[in-house]
Amino acid sequence: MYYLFSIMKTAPIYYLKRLPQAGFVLGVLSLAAWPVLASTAASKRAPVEYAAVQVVAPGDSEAVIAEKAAKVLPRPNQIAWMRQERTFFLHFGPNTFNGVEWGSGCEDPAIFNPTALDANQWVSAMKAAGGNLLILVAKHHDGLCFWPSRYTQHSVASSPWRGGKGDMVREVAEAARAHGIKLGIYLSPADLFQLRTNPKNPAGYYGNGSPKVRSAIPTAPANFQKDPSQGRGPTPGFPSFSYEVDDYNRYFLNQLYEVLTEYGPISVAWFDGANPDPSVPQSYDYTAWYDLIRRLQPGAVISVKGPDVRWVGNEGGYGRTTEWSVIPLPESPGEHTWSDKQDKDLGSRAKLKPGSHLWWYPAEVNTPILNGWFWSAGKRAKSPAELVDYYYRSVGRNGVMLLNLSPDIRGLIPDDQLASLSRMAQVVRDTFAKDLAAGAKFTADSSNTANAPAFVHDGDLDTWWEAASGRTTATFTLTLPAAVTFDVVSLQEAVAQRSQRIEMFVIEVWNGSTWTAPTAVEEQTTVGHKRLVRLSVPVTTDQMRVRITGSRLEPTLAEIGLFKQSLPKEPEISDRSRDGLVTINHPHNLPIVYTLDGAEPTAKSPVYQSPIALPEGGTVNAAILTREGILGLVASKTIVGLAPTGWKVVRPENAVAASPEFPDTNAIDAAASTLWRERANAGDAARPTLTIDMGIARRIGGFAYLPRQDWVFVGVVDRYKFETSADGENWIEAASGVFGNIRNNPMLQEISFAPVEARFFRFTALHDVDDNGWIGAAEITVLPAPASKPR
Ligand code: FUL
Repeated sequence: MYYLFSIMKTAPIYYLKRLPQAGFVLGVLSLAAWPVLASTAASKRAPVEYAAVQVVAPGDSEAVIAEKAAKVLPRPNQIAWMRQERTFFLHFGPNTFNGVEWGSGCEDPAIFNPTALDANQWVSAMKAAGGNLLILVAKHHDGLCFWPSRYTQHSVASSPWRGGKGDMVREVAEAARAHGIKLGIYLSPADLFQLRTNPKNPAGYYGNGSPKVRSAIPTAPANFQKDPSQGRGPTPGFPSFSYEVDDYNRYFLNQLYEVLTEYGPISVAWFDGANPDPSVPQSYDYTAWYDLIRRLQPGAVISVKGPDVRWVGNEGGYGRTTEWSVIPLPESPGEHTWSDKQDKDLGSRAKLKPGSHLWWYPAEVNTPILNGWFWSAGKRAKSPAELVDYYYRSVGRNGVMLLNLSPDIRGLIPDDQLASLSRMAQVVRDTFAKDLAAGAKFTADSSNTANAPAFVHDGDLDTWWEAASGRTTATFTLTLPAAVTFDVVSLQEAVAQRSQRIEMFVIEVWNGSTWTAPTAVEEQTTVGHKRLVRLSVPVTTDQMRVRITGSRLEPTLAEIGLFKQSLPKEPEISDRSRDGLVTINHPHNLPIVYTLDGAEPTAKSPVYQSPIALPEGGTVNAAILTREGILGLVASKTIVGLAPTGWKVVRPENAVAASPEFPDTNAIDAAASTLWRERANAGDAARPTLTIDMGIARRIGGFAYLPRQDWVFVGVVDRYKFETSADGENWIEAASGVFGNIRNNPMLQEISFAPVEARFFRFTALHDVDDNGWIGAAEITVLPAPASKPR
């Protein structure tokens, strides 16, 4: 059976072919315009057919809308991608050598000279950590290409690396093939080297205003601008194409053609939405790009600025606690521009409005292992505990994990990253090595005859249990041959065949006389491809059940598992209070050991008794000690700067009144969750926006700005000036500059400057990320000058 649907008015028509038990195959039919067929509600109560897109029609009842949402299926490329679960990113390039997050496009390729680049080291670390895919940054925003492109000199061919004969994409592709992991390509649409205004490249294509002309892809390089209708011979086994495009889009299509045809199968084309210099307008011909990718690598997903994979909306590594893969688009997928989707609720019933095009658009949860995407001296690697937590917050929340590793200037991933990664992988491996549900009897209060309960434990995601027709709640019970102790429940829906349906559930255990719901770390709402629910403390029982209390249509479960975390979860280290105190908590009633000197705690470390004083900052490492003398995962928290004890805000004379909802005092209350926010004049006319009197003179060597941490960007500052004063009258500028990439990764910004004695400091916001005049902070503090630290 085939279902036809159109995702673009003038672009490829995709068809879905139903396969027995395995969902659909997506293919390209033609380039003609077709009307939307399967997606419209044909009649009021005809059963809704499964399809890749469904349209909510005016007058659809709530039940019809829910049924439509529950019958949007993932496409085959998405199913393959989603099942990989653990994937890796790799950022390496001139930024590594310059110690920056974003380059300028003016870099000399000569700076790229790693002495020991070893793609096997990169890939084997990923493989050993359970990785199934590596997405390589083949060109970042600075425009340097890591393969010898025929269409620019600005590539590794102009660098001293391997005597100008190197091809990093090839080395990575070969290493990935050798280790059996898939390859994806990140090609930045923004290209600062090609920017028309780049003094280093006056003939740049980006924004040069060139007309759209018929262009053969691949284009003959010698005729690139003279006569682009002239092609060069295609890569053996691949055809040539023709598109009507301007210079930059032709450049981009040719680069796509090179990377998609010369390096073996490519599983991901990853397009970033970020553009460090939007002053030069350039439109991207996504329709042509997507078409080329579909034709050259039909199995690939197009991620982020594309229709297949959605950026989760933050770079902190957090999946939503309720994460829907079926997302309403305000227009058809062919017309949609794949804007960033950062709202907390993207796909609940309240969002499914008439006119919505319901589309399978699953979340990818990306985060760098360092506090930044590129290595530079001084960046910290996330701890094993943070990475384990990230695993649960990504894979365990219906997302795919995409963890970035950062080689240093040698071209090797340094030991601190490798150590955290392999420790994390070991914890995950040990935790999931033994499924305690093995041998259980599975029963449900209702089942569809073809989908018996036992299918939840056959290791096959393409067979499943399904509640009887018409049921949207269910109780699914596991009766174990003997009592087991577990603290992780793994649930998976049959999304490939039945979409995502479960809206709410409760895990309950039998305590011998009654069913009780243990406290869980995670919410019990959506499931999707996978939901991992961690319990706050382990439970021991011989019966557990999942009570599904809300579902869009008959609920399904493809797999269930019960596991025991191989190491207890790390304790929670609080933020520092205004008084400079830090507290440590853990739900297990066991001793917590800790250190303050950066070392890992041991069984002999001090046992936590009462709040710890850290008035000048410091690092706390803490873990629980089990009765057997085993240390749990180690929590690590670095508190930066001086505690704001006794500090006061001084309003400058020309300031507007403090906003009652977001007062400026919130910037020095030591609580990251409370915000200071106000309107300010931007640019050179900006007035001082926050002046602080610390009460006594301190020797300071920097400041720290913590933007709001709720992934809302109103009031996040990206250009600043920072001044100090001994008397509150005479000011000296200590620092001014840019917080690079803060729009995508709103982490703590630490800025050092020459040590100075000061009682007052003031922070001036020169620009905010959204350019709308709202400025603010979660916290602002100063860094003690190194000499003033106790030795
Ligand atoms: C962001 C970019 O600006 C960063 O540099 C990085 O590449 C990240 C994955 O995406 O938007």
